[in-house]
Amino acid sequence: MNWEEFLDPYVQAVGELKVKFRGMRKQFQKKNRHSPIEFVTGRVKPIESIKNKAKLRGVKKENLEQEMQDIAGIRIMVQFVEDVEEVLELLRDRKDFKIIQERDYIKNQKASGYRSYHVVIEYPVETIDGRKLILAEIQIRTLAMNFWATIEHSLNYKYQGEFPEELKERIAKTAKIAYALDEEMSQIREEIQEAQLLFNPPANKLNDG
Ligand code: 0O2
Repeated sequence: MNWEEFLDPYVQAVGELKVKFRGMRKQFQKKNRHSPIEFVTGRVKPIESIKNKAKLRGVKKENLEQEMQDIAGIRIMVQFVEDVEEVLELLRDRKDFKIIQERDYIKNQKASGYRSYHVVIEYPVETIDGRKLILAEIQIRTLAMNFWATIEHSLNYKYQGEFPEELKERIAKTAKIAYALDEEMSQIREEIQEAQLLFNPPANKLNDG
């Protein structure tokens, strides 16, 4: 299998989607409106991770395109839980891709404590040989959810899911604290947003990279 050739459309899709979602944030800022998008990251899953996940789930190479939905991954970070719904509405209105699945791990938190909203899209990549449809996974999460998931992901990598009991309890505790932080921030959301709009007048954002 020629991995570089296989991954090329995914690389292109991640690049394009990052530009598009970052562009949305800029548009909100220029209009001096609260942006539901705080920042955007993206990655193409490393070859080793694709191989490991495929092995774990019994996915054959020829079925990778259909069965592995997160080879192209985009993360949209938001400030408040309420912003997740706003981002979803923006995604549902778009004409440049099709949503094919949504998984709400915010309402239905995973056993690990993980919270995020996952949207799987079918995205058309234009190539010199024509249009290729690929799957991409967009994860939408608050800053607190992202902080927790990032830390837990690195611990998971170290312990391969077999956490010592004390650490397991502590991780569960931090998930509750992250949840409480989101709740508190939501309570004072209007106050924060007003302050942010005053703090960041649109003239300062013309060159915002
Ligand atoms: P990476 O690239 O290292 O992030 P499952 O994969 O079985 O847990 P499902 O429904 O297939 O469940 O999940 P989905 O929608 O494919 O999402 C998988 C991705 O969500 C993971 O990618 C993580 O990015 C994130 N995720 C899911 N569960 C957890 C969790 O308990 N903790 C953390 N930190 N992240 C989680 P990968 O495969 O880990 O790859």
